[in-house]
Amino acid sequence: MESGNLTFTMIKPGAVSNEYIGPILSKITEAGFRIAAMKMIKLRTAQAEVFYGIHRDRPFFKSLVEFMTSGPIVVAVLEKENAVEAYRALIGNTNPEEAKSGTIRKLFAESVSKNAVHGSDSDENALNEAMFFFSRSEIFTKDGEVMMAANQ
Ligand code: DGI
Repeated sequence: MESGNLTFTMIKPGAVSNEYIGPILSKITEAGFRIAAMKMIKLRTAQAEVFYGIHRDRPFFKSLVEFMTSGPIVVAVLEKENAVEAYRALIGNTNPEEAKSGTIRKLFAESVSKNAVHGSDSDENALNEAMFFFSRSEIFTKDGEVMMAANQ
């Protein structure tokens, strides 16, 4: 598998409750990403704490975990050449006030904390984050085959 062509995204609770799943997925596919895996789930507190563990000591950590567990989210693995960088460009700055026009966060985020979507920030994190939510048999190639065989 070419992990450099994959990234991981979440459509966060605020965007889901505002009925932005469809519009956000349209932006993603119009930008040339292929959806390799996708499901709707609700994070448990312990899962959110692990996922955002790097921010454990930040002042916004507790509210971040509360927000991310406040309702269902959509998790997905996306494929495109240079996926991590391309997707970070598509979603825009963490703070929607600083995000460029036309970016997903500019269009759909409510605030820096309720910023509509997550996008991995490195190839290594993309793979780790994808495997946090999906089993190998749930990630598919363009031809509909399982992307990662169990022994890889
Ligand atoms: O990779 P990003 O999601 O763009 O940003 P990040 O990894 O630095 O932060 C993860 C999430 O934590 C971010 O999407 C929203 C939240 N966050 C980051 N910085 C702040 C913040 N929340 C608040 N309230 N204030 C911040 O300064």
